[in-house]
Amino acid sequence: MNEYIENFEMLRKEQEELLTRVNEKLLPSNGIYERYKNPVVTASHVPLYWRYDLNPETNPYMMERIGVNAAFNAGAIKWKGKYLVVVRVEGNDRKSYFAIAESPNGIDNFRFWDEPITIPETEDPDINVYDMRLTRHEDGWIYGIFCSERKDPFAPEGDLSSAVASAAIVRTRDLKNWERLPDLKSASQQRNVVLHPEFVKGKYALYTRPQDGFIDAGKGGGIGWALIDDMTNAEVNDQEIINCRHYHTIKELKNGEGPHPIRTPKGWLHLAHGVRGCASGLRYVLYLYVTDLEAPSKVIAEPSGYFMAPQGKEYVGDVANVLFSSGWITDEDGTVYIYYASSDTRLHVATSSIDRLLDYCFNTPSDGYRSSESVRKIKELIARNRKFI
Ligand code: M1P
Repeated sequence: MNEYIENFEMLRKEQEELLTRVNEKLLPSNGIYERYKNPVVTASHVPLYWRYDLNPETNPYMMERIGVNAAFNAGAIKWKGKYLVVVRVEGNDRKSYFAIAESPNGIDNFRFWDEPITIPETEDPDINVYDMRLTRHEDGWIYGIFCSERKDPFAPEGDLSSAVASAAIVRTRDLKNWERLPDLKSASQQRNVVLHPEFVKGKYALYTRPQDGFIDAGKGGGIGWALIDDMTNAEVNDQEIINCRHYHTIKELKNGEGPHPIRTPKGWLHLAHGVRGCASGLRYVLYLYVTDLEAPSKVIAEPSGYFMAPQGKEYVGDVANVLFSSGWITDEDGTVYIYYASSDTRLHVATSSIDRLLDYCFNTPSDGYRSSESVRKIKELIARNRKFI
């Protein structure tokens, strides 16, 4: 065996160890959810046969031919008893694509399926695709809505960065064959568009995120809600903002729906991300809110502040200070697996339960929007605690 083949064999062994590594719950927690020691999917999980030419004749040095930069923001679904994530895999060439990784228990042993997903293109081909949210809809289809990014046709000459984001739609029955539907028609750019799993007033319902520019929400006030007649020709006509941005909060600059909300006895449980600016750039955190079961666009509970923010190594990555989630899975016993990515680099899991998350949503004080209100609530808690101290 020559040294290059030997090197590759070392890689193969190292990857197998990574893929079979047992994950560990990190304790103590804050009681709301538990994090885990290891990320669940990283660039190093991507099969070596997607990256290396395995033929020593055409690859005598056993070089990596197609590099993977990151594996992050994933949609999620329970499928035939397995925990599946549709990962945003990003190549060294900055192009993202989707690939499914499967785990027997939701917390470790994630392995990619044989090949990445082929997403059919429209007449106006996507330049980059990312952040697919999956919805098993009551109409019988599984929909994937993702961001399709294309160069801004009106960008001034020499501007090679301006882009346009729109919501692209695919559907499948087997997670293998994907049918592309026309992109969502909308007057504004759209990212973080998510399909509600049930019909509302006989229509499809979308969570939207209107934005003036590719990065800036601008006048886009927050997470929107739009009823749609037909997913095969989806068009946003009326759009109501249901979860607003607010001055001096974690979602001052922008926000966006995460995965589709979970139906619970007390309301629809939502996971979203909020963004604010600070001296080191943008800070992305996760937050929860609950909407009415009968009127899913009406917010009935929203704890103040963030639910999860970057911690330790999560701060570091391609885009620092970011937590982002586009997938979660609920088990029949009420366990919730929250798949979140850190700093646009890797995918993690945190676990909780429907009961705990509802308790958190309904019993965490809401934002009083002023420091004095925060102090008042702390003092109220201290007063109630006196007899236990
Ligand atoms: O880089 C952080 C995130 O930025 C975008 O999210 P949003 O549209 O809310 O700003 C997306 O590109 C997302 O993929 C990325 O994680």
